[in-house]
Amino acid sequence: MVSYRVMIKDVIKKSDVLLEVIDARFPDETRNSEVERDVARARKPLIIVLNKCDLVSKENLGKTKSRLSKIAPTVFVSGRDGFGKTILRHRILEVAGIKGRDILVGSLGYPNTGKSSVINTVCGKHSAGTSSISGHTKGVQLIKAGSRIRFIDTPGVIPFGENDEYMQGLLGIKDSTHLKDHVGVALKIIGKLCSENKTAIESFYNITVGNEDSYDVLELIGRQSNFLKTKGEVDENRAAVKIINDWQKGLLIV
Ligand SMILES: Nc1nc2c(ncn2[C@@H]2O[C@H](COP(=O)(O)OP(=O)(O)OP(=O)(O)O)[C@@H](O)[C@H]2O)c(=O)[nH]1
Ligand SMILES: [Mg+2]
Repeated sequence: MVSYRVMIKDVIKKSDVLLEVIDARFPDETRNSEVERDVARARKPLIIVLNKCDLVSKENLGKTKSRLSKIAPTVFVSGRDGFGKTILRHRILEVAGIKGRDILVGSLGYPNTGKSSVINTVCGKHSAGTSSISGHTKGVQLIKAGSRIRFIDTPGVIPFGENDEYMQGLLGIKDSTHLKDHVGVALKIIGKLCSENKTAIESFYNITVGNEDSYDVLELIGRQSNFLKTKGEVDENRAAVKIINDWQKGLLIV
């Protein structure tokens, strides 16, 4: 098994353009400065793809886009509903500046940010099948995306310490059946929602949030969902699992 770092360097070397696919809900946490540096060193054009834009309010997206545009051309996309696919295709052709042959586009990013979905979105329904590049790690695949563009899909970089369960939960790298501290992860989700889009959590769970802390909000959601134990106390774990599942299914917008 080739190390991830070697694989990334190789993809950068082969590609004409690199996409850094990040989760629009966590732009800073899912950016990888090391990968960005490697791309800059190789003097290859980089496009930052803010994926999962369907899960972020327009206001937050606008702020993130203007901030990241200072680093590299930034496009927001939804691998779920296809938003932004035409703009991304144009951007790729523009930054590559290559005529007369196919452009090879490497798609890099943390696990689960939607690297494969972004590629499928640009390919459209009638995309060509995939084929392994011989001599590379099993996970690296070459995908033809209509005329002029070919993608290299890569497996995700493991971003955090093995035990950073909170980020693994927030980014959907582990689902609730694989997380241990459900309440801890749910409190992080609540904290993020309360600071970035309180009305989304209020309307989704039919609650009103004042100055309560995340723990109180968890209790409110549990009570509202009627997740009670025999003595009438809130079943926090059950409420936490519901919040994690709702979040990971993309039902809550930040
Ligand atoms: N809501 C929403 N979900 C998305 C979007 N893009 C991808 N997903 C979901 O995110 C999950 C991961 O998508 P993938 O495309 O497999 O992500 P990846 O980065 O290729 O994942 P790895 O190859 O495992 O690193 C899937 O459940 C997708 O359905 C998007 O734009 N919006
Ligand atoms: Mg993938």
